[in-house]
Amino acid sequence: MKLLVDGREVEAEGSVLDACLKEGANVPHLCARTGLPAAGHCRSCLVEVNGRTVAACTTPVSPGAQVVTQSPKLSAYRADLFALMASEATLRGEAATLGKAATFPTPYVRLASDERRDETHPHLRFDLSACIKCRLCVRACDEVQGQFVYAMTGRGVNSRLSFGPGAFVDTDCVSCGACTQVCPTGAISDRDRLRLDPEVPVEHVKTTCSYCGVGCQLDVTVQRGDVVQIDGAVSPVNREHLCVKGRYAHAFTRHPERLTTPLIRKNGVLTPASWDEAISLVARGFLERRGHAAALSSSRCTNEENYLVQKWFRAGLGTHNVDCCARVCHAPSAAGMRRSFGTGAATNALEDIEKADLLFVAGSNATASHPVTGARIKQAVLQGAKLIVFDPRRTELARLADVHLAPQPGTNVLVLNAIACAILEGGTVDADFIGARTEGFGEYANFVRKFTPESTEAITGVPAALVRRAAALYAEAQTPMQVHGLGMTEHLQGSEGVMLLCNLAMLVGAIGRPGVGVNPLRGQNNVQGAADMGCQPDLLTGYADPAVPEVKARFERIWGRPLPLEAGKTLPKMYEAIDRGELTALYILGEDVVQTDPDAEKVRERLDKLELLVVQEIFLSETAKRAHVVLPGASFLEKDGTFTNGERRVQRVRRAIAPPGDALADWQILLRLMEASGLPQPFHHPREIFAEVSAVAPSLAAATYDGLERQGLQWPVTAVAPHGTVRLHTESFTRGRGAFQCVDFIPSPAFTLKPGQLRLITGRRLEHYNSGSMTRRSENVKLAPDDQLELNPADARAHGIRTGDRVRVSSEFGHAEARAEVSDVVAPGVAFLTFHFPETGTNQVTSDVVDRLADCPEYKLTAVEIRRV
Ligand SMILES: Nc1nc2c(c(=O)[nH]1)N[C@H]1C(S)=C(S)[C@@H](COP(=O)(O)OP(=O)(O)OC[C@H]3O[C@@H](n4cnc5c(=O)[nH]c(N)nc54)[C@H](O)[C@@H]3O)O[C@H]1N2
Ligand SMILES: Nc1nc2c(c(=O)[nH]1)N[C@H]1C(S)=C(S)[C@@H](COP(=O)(O)OP(=O)(O)OC[C@H]3O[C@@H](n4cnc5c(=O)[nH]c(N)nc54)[C@H](O)[C@@H]3O)O[C@H]1N2
Ligand code: SF4
Ligand code: SF4
Ligand SMILES: [Mo]
Repeated sequence: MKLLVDGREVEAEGSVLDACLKEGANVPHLCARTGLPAAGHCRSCLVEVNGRTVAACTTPVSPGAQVVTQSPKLSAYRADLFALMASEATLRGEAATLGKAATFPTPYVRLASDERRDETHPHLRFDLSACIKCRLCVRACDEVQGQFVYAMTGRGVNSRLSFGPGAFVDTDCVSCGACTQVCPTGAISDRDRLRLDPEVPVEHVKTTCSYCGVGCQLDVTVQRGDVVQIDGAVSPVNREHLCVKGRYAHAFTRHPERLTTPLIRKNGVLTPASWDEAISLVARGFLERRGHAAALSSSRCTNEENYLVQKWFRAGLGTHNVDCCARVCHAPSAAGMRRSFGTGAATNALEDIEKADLLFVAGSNATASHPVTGARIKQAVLQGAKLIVFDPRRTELARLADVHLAPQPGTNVLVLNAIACAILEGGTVDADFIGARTEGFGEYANFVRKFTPESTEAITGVPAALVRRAAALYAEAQTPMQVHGLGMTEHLQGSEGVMLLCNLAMLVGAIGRPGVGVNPLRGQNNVQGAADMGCQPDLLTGYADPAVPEVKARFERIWGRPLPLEAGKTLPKMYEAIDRGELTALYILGEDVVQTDPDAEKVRERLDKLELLVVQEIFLSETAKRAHVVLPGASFLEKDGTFTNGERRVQRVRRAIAPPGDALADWQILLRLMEASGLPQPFHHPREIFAEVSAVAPSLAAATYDGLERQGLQWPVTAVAPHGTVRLHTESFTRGRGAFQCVDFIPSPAFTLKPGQLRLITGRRLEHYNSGSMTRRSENVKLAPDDQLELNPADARAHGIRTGDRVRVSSEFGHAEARAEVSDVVAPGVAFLTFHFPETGTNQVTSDVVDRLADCPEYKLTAVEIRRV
C-alpha cells in the first residue's frame, strides 16, 4: 500500500516503522526486532502519523498515511527519552549510539542503578547497570526460545530485570544467546562480544551453520582474520535465532589440534608431508586398487565436495561404492518415503510449523537435536497447537505434550499400526483423499484391523486409551504435521516404521498442503545434500537410477566416462567386503566411523585390514589416527559452497576466514586428486561445480548461485518452479498414487532381554555434536564436560548407582563407561547414553543389527547390563 514518509511516496506493508526503514528514514528503534512481534515498549521509534505522535513499530501502515520522522517536537521528545534512560542506566552499545546527541549529561536525577553482575556462565555475561528495562531479553527468551528465564520485578522506577536469586549458570537457560543478540546496551553480553575490539574494523559474512540440518543462517563477525562472534541472520529458516552450537561452538577453528599439513604414515608413524607427495600417493594408490576401492563422503561437507567425491569414484575409478552418513541416520526415511510417496525427503517446510494445529513428534528430541526447530514447535504449542510426542523418553517436548506415547524401544511398528487401527475404527479417515490419491487401501484396512490398541499394549507398554486419544487428536486435526527423528529410523524396522508414518498421513489426507506432511528432521547440516549429490551406491546425482539406460547415457555424456555396471555397496556391505579381502582401499571424507559406527571394535579391526586408508579431516579423529594418509581439509567457515537443509533448502556457505597452515578447502583437494587420477576437472570455484550439478540433476535444473544468494531455494528448482518448491505432492504423489504399506512387527534380537538386562538407547545432548570433534574443542565443554548415562531411579537403586557415579555398560559386543544421571526422563528398564566423547566408547556396546531395507544400524536398541565401577 502507498503512503508518504517525510513527503516521499513509499510502497510498504507491515508497520509504519517498516515503511520508514524501507525509505531509509532515520528513526531510532531499540525494542523492535525481526523475529519478535512489535510491542512498543521503549518508545524510541515515535513518529507523527497524520499529525498524531505514535510508536511506529506498533502502528500498521494505512493507505495515504502521512508520516513525519523528523520535527523539532520529535527531536525534543527523543532527547528527553534518552536522557531518562541515561538516568536509570549506563547507556552503552546501541542505546548509547542512538542516544548520543541527546543525553549527556542527563538533566534527570540519577537513580541508583542495578549493580548486579554475573560471570558464572561459560558464555553469557551480565552487567545490569546498563539495563534500560526494554524487556527485549525477556521477550526473546519467552517468545522465541520458550525458556522463561527472565522476569521484570518491581514497578515503575524500581523495576529490575531478574533471573532469580542464584547464579545465572543455575537457571534453566539453554545458552541459545537470543537475549544477548537483542540486548541494545550490553547489559546482557557474552564472552565473544567482549572479545571484540571496538577499535579494529570488522567484516560480516553471512553463511550457513554446519552443525544440524535446520540450516540456520549465521552472521559471522570477523576481526583480524578470526571469527569473533556469531549472530543469527535474518532468514525464513531461523528468523535470527540460533542455538548453543551454531552461536558459540566456533573456537574449534583456531584450535591448536587443527590439521595443517598432509600426513603420510612412514615406519608406522603419521609424518608431515608435502601436498604433491600426498596427492600422488593417494591418486596412485586408488588407481592401483581399482575394483577394490570405496568412498565414504561427508555430510559435513558442501554439495560441491560431495558431488566431486562420487564423480571421482564413479567416473574416475569405475565403482558405485560410495556412501555417506545418511546410511547410519535417515537412509530409512529416504527409503520408506520413496516407497510410499516416490520422493524420500521432507514433504513440507519449517514455516509450516506455525500453520499446523497439531504436531506429531515421533522419535525426535527436537529441542536438543534441532533446537531452533524445537523452539518453534514449543512456541506453536504455547500458541495453542496440540502436541503428540512418541518417544520412550520424557523429553522436553514430551513434558509439554497433550499425549505422550512412551513405547518400549523397538515397538514403533505396533504402536503406529494401533493408531491406524483406532483411526479406522473411529471412521475418521479422509475417504476422498484415499480414493483420489492413494492405492492399496483395501488390503491395508483389512490388515491393520488386527492391531487393536488393546492387543498391542502388553508388548508396547503404551496404554490403549492413550493410543486412542492420540488417534482421535491426529484424525480430528485440520492440519496435523508430523516431524520424525532417529527414534523411528535407527531400528531393525526403521524404513518400515517410516512407511507407517506415511500411512497415517494418507489416512487423514495430511499431505500436499500447508501445515501437514511427513517431515524427517534431517540430522547433519548437509546430509540431505550428500544424498542429493549421489553419495549412495544405488542412486546418482538427483536420485537418478543408473539402471535406466537413458539416465546412464546422460551421465556418461556429461561426465565423458562410462558408468560402472556392477552395483555398489552400502557402508555395512563395504565392511563385509573388507572381511572377504575384496575391498582394500577406502577414502573417507569427514566421517569418524571409529567413534560413530556401531560395534567399534569390529570397525577398528576392519580398517586395520585395509592396504590404503585415506582420511580427509580437519582434526586427527579416531579414524584418521588409523589412516595411511591424512589430508587436511578446511572447515565450513573457511570455504565456499552450498549446504541443503532438512526442508530441501539449498543455501550458500561463504568463506569468512582462511584455513590454518597448508590446509585446503576439501573441493580443492578433491580437484587435485581427480586430476592426478587422470580425471581433470574444469572447475576453479564451487560456483562452477554447482553449475554442473544443475546440468545433471533435474531437481536443481534452474538453481544458480545468484538465485540462492538471498535466502536459498527449496528443491525442486526447475523451469516451472524457478523459485523452488515449498511443499511436495500437492497435486499427485511423485510416484503417482501414494502407496499404503502393510507392515508386520518383527522384534529385534535385542528386544528379548535376559534377566537383569536393560534396553539401551543411544543418542544426543544439546551442547555436543556427534563425534564431538568440534564442540569438544569449544567452550561448550564447560557446559557439558562428558557423556551421560540416563537411568531411571528404580534401576539406579537396584544397582546402587547415584547421579555422578561412573557406570560400566556392557553388551555382547563390548563395554562403555559413563557418568550416571538418575532421572525420570527414562522409564524403568530403559537407559540412554550419549556418544560425543571417544573415551566413553558408546559404540563399543551398540550392535550389528541393521534396518531391513536400508542397512541403517540399530543404535536405538541394545540389550545391556550395567554396574557401578
Ligand atoms: N545437539 C545435537 N544436535 C544434533 C546432533 C548431535 O549430535 N547433537 N546430531 C545431528 C544428527 S546427525 C542427527 S541424525 C539428529 C538426530 O536427532 P534426533 O532424531 O532427535 O536423535 P536422537 O537424540 O538420537 O534420538 C531421538 C529420540 O528417539 C527416541 N527413541 C529411541 N528409541 C525409540 C523408539 O523405539 N521409538 C520411538 N518412537 N522413539 C525412540 C529417543 O529417546 C530420542 O529422544 O540430530 C542432529 N542434531
Ligand atoms: N551410538 C550412536 N552412534 C551414532 C548415532 C547414534 O544415535 N548413536 N547416530 C549416527 C548418526 S545419525 C550420524 S549422522 C553419525 C555421525 O557420524 P560422523 O559423521 O562420523 O560424525 P561427525 O562428528 O559429524 O563427524 C564428522 C567428521 O567430519 C569432520 N569435519 C567436519 N567438518 C569438516 C569439513 O568441512 N571437512 C572435512 N574434511 N571434515 C570435516 C569432523 O572433524 C568429524 O570428525 O553418527 C552415528 N552414530
Ligand atoms: S540464552 Fe536463551 S535461554 Fe538463556 S536466558 Fe538468554 S534467551 Fe533465555
Ligand atoms: S539449530 Fe542447528 S543449524 Fe541452527 S544454530 Fe543450532 S546447530 Fe546450527
Ligand atoms: Mo545423523
